[in-house]
Amino acid sequence: DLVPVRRALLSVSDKTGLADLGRSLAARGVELLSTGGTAKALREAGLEVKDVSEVTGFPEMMDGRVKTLHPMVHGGLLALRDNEAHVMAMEEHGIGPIDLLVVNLYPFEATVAKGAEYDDCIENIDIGGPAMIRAAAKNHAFVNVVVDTEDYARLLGELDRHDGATCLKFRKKLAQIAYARTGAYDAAVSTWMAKALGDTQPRRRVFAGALAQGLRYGENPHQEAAFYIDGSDRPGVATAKQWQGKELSYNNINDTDAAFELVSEFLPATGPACAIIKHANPCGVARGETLEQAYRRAFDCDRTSAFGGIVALNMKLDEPTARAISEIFTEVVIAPAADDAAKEIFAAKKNLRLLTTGGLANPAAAALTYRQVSGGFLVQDKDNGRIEASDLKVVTKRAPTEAEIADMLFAWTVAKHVKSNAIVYVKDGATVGVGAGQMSRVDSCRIAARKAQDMAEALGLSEPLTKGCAVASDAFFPFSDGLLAAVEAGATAVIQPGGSIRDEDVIAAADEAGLAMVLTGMRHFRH
Ligand code: 93A
Repeated sequence: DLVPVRRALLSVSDKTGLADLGRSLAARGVELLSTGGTAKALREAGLEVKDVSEVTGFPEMMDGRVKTLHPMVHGGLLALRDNEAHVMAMEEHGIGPIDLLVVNLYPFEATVAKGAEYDDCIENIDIGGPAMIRAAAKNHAFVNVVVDTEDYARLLGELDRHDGATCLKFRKKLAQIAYARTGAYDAAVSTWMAKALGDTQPRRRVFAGALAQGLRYGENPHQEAAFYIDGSDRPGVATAKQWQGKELSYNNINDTDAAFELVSEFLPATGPACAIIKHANPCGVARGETLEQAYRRAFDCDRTSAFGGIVALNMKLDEPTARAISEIFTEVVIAPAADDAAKEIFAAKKNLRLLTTGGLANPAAAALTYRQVSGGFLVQDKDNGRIEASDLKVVTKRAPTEAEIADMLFAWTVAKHVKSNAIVYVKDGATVGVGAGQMSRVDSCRIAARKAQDMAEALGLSEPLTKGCAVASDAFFPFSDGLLAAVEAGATAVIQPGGSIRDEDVIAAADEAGLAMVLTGMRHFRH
């Protein structure tokens, strides 16, 4: 299955390594064909090249839109060398076989990423390149196709191993890489168009991202992993600038995303806010008069869990906050920006990663989320549902106070970012107990209360901060037991979607306990 390489077509936008490759091929006696810019670069490197326009008998035309789209090229790529009829067709039409195709495409992704105009992006959709790549890859029985400058060295190594030829296994691998490239390329075009249309419908989209980096490992050290980005310009972990510290891990990226998405719910205009995340769940979220105070109040929700956590801030990181964060071990800090004094304080903490995003994510923006299942993946709209005070329906005899409403809304917003079953206790704009990820809602109520109790003891308080707090439940209470557990913990105000067939029982229990309860009509499951 060895096929000697005698004739190569090179057509590349990214000219990195081109001259060296051309020289190495020429030295092995390979004839070089090339398109305009590529041929020029090769000639400048002192190499002999034949223009594709000479091969096709047509000039490159229509601003280069049509240059390689011709049977003289595609016949040379697609002809089966061991098929009599194909060989006869080649002879009849004077088509020479092309054994090696080296193409990298018009930089569509990079053009979009730099914010180019619509027409500029359109012009950067490569047509001839992918057509040749797909043709060469299909005919990998005879043809080599290289689409990545990083594979030049591998190609030359293979040629050396086989005295100027390549083996089938090698060509097959190149073909597989080639289809990954054209697939991702078209996906990038579709994703960009969907965005231009303002249309994020999950049902007629392709999903692909660009490999941003291979990760050291996945959720566990025995799992391989990589980070793909989708080209979105949304402020967040994928687009953030990292100022210091080692590379983020798989879990770091996941948790940092959770932290930043949560803190982005709190607009800077409504004051400083901080979220601390552990294992993708918040272990403390708070507002404060200052950013430092917001951090300290978030930290006081669950000091034990906050150790080694991820801290997200809704405002520029300042010196006092950086100092406060430095008091314990923190994995990652993410904020819209950081001032120089804060950066200097962190510089002494070698293991801490500081990320700045340039702004907050818009929690109301449309986006998609994915979840893998065996044999496929699920796609849905991102949960961008939001509730305001005017959406709340009071169902108890007692109406909530202004302060209770503020805490209920805060608790509700946090609950949206807690794995179900989610129960969140909030007092004065700070979480005081978070119950996450339990299979039973009543367990989440109890766990949150228990943690608040532990924290009160650790802080030397006479009673837990859940006394007189508001509580949010991400889904309705199916029975009154969960509600009663919250009452026992000291909650006086409840926010929940409602909609259970036993709502009346739950409302009656709330009235009996003198609670104020509001229904949102919206659920925030997060599994
Ligand atoms: O505009 S195209 O889609 N039409 C073509 O026929 C064609 N053939 C190759 N773009 C085409 N190419 C692309 O031109 C290649 O994929 C490569 O990215 C680029 C190389 O052009 P040059 O050699 O002029 O720099």
